[in-house]
Amino acid sequence: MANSPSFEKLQNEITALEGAFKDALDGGSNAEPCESLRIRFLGRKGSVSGLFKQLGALTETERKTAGLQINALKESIQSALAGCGSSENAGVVERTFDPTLPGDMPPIGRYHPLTMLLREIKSCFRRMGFSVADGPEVETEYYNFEALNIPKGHPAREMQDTFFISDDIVLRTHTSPVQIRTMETQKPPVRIIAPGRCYRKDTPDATHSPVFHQVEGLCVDEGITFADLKGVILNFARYMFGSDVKIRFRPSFFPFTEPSAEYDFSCRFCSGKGCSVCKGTGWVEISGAGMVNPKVFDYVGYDSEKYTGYAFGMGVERIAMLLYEVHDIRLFFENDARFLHQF
Ligand code: 2NL
Repeated sequence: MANSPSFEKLQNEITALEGAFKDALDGGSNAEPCESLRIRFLGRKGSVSGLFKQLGALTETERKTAGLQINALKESIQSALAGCGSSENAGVVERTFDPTLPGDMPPIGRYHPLTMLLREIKSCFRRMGFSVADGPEVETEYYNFEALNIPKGHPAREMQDTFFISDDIVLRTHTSPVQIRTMETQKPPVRIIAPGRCYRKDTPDATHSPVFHQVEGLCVDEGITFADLKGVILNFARYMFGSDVKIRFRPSFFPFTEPSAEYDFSCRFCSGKGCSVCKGTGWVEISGAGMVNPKVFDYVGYDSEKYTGYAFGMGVERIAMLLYEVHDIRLFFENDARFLHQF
């Protein structure tokens, strides 16, 4: 069936308008401003609108074909003008950046509570004249046990307590090897603390973690006594828990110290009256300490006739749990942000 004259006329006008728009866009130095182009071609009384008005005079099939053509032309003009400052809301200045809005705060991280506590502990001992030493976490049996006078067959050396890497290589079970290594390379006087990560084959529960942190201290010189040890521990206790805290030492046994003691701090939750944290005793156990066993001095080549020294240990998680009132050690290692953000 032949097309109607109105359809032929509209076809010509569509082609003409396409050309006219291209010419207007490529106008060179006589280029028309975008807004004026938009009004001329896309405005309510513009050229494209004029084309749509002619659809009414066409047959149904012609209207379909021409409608699609005009729509396509309209879209191509719209997209050509999109990048050129034209706007559907003429007169409204388009802003993609509002300088008056408050900025987005970047999420800010923080130190792990154990890191913060370790820094405080180090700072306390630095003030008392100690240096901070470190060493490997993977150790030989010699440094972890032998040189500390822990003989073969001692329960601490059993397979079920220690992570073995191979026959005589272990994950250190305390930071004492750092102190042995320091004594091997440094003559007295020695005043160091050895903070760091340690490993023991424990099944995790509220008070046990196979990974934990320890700070050990060592002081060796001529004339060092147990009284020096008590002074340093008391100073540390006051620094961490306040000037009212009391300390006590109970006799104990370790192969690497003689005499040996375990030391307690007075319970800060009940001020010594007795509560659930101290199980009614008024005291909470911190760790062990003592005078360095002369056999250890023999291993590192120190003259045990000339020098004496004290050593002590402490569990960092244990102190953190008392300070921050955390009742499950595993929380320090799960890295749940809801826990960490409280510090
Ligand atoms: C604990 C507390 C302690 C030491 C660690 C030590 C280190 C050297 C020599 C002598 Cl190099 N002693 N460290 C001393 C007493 C206690 O740790 O309860 N350990 C089982």
